[in-house]
Amino acid sequence: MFKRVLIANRGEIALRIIRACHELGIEAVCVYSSADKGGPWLEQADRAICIGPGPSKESYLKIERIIAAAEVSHAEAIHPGYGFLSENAHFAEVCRASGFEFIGPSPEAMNALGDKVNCKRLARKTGTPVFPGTEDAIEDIEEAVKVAAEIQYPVIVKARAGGGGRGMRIARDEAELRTGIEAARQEAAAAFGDGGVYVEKFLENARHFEVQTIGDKHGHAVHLYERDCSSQRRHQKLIEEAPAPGVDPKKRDRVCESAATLIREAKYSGAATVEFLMDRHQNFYMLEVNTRVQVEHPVTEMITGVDIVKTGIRVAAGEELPFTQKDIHINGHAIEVRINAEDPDRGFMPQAGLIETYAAPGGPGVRIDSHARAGYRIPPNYDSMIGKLIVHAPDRATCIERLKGALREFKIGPVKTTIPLHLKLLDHPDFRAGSHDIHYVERWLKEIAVTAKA
Ligand code: MV4
Repeated sequence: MFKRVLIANRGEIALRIIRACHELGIEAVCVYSSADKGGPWLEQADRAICIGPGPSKESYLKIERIIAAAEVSHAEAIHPGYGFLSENAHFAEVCRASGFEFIGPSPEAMNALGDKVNCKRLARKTGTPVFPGTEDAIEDIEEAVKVAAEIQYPVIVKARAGGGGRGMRIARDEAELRTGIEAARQEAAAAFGDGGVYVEKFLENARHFEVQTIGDKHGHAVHLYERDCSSQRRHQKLIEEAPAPGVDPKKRDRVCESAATLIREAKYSGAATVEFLMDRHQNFYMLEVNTRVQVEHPVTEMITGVDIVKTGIRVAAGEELPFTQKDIHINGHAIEVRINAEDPDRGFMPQAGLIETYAAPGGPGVRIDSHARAGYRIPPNYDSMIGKLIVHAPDRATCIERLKGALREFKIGPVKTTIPLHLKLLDHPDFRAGSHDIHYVERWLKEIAVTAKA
């Protein structure tokens, strides 16, 4: 096992990784920007090294500075967390070339799955369900027009290098497809330096279903079941839960096993999430693979009892997975809400500044992953998420009630947060019924905005 790990991240995920390292007897070295000087998580680190000024481009995204910090601190491995450099295959490559283990997949596996055309090809081969559409990046527009006519409109044009909702165009007829391909190509070329796009069937009113997987360097890969992340606004998830409500157990097993097979065939080691859309007949279609630990990993930890962050470190050190598929079972229900320093009444405007009041909830099944506390000043430079509240209970109904109680106990001020919004969303009839889709939050926000005006 490693003696010392460098954490190339900040905030709650840095703290989560520090805790995992310490449980494994590993020293944790943090890098930080000057905007994060005095950040509460740094107190828990064995060493903290300033790598530059506030803007991410000059600190958390500066590969040379992170490598230099790993060298001076004699770390053996680098954990990227999520965001920042976590899905940057070049960074993983530089880590390896500099003699550090990257805690995550090999650059080869990251590249193979990060290219969505390639990822879909591998998925077809391994029996993971995907949307019908073009099998390669579009070379000839007429070929794309032919495929769209076969699979029927609406279709969606996506960037092969894209992800998380960037570089997509919906087309409802041939004219829209022709302009959509051009627009998506240009956008993708500018954003990713790769203008490759493909077309697939567009599904309306879907649910977002994602399978947590983890592989080791010995050819083993298992799934840890799924999360439903349909509660989102502008591709920012608000609420995540595990397991997905109302899913047929046989269909669940089939799709989760197909995700594990995909990861195994990609010779993938570390944690990965295979994203799917699910239609109202519980048909599944793979969207993309996220090659990192995700914000919402705790709900999976709560229902499976697997520590995903610790297991990710172990497999990076070359250990075999300490469990097989038959050891993994769903126990109860877990829901996570993201506590963002944002004002939902003012277009979700980020709220930087001093937290004066911070009173955290407690009780059975209540977990908080947060770096915040009273006296912490939220810097304006980064993501507005200041923590996650995760609740575990025997069943979904109890979990929702327990979560509402915890949200009522949670007092943060004077900065505005998403806590009051979550209390309302948890009472939304579609959410309570478990019949919500990826558009219900935005639909509901529009409705209440209209009601407020009238
Ligand atoms: C889709 C889709 C409908 N049909 N693909 C958005 C993010 C990226 N991961 C893929 N996305 C979508 N792909 C097909 N064929 C709808 C979305 C989508 C979405 C997906 C998951 C969560 C929220 C979403 C919000 C809008 C659109």
